[in-house]
Amino acid sequence: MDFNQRIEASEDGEKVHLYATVIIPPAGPGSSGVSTVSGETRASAGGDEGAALQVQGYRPVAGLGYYKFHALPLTWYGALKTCYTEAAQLAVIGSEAEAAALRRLFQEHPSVPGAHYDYAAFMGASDLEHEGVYVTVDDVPLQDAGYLRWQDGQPNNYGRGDSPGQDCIAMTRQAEYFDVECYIKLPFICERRLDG
Ligand SMILES: [Ca+2]
Ligand SMILES: [Ca+2]
Repeated sequence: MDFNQRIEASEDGEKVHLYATVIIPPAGPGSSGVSTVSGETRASAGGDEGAALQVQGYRPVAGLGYYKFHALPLTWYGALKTCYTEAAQLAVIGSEAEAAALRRLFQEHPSVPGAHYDYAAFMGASDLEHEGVYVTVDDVPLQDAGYLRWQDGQPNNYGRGDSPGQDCIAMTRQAEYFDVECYIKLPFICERRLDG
């Protein structure tokens, strides 16, 4: 930090002006820790990056990645965009271990003010492209993502006919999926995976 000082005489005495210059390292590609390895974008688990992610509110889960529960409810698109701007993605459950981690994360928010449902968080999957065909935000068929557990009676595309239907995926507190309208507002979880 640099200080500059200027003294100015005036009728009611002397005024001292202090100027401070604060240099903050820029947040950019270099600081995000995302590097390109053989054509794929991967998040490394490097110490610096881990520290930077935790400053952003991301929580490490051993062997899986970094996760952030966003308690300010947004639409599915808003959630998608928010994760993207954090160089992360809307979470998709890839294993029982990850389901358990997300259940624990959700438990830390027993109520979510402003959420359409108190028991649901948006996940990174939809059938926006083709009705009934669920794909992840990485464009992987949801049934190939490593974990797929639907709530009883779901997905049901409820309301199709007099509404756009339900094309976005949310998880319950028990880490069961169900389809909901994309325009409702829910909390959501962003993830930065260790393995890309
Ligand atoms: Ca649907
Ligand atoms: Ca549904």
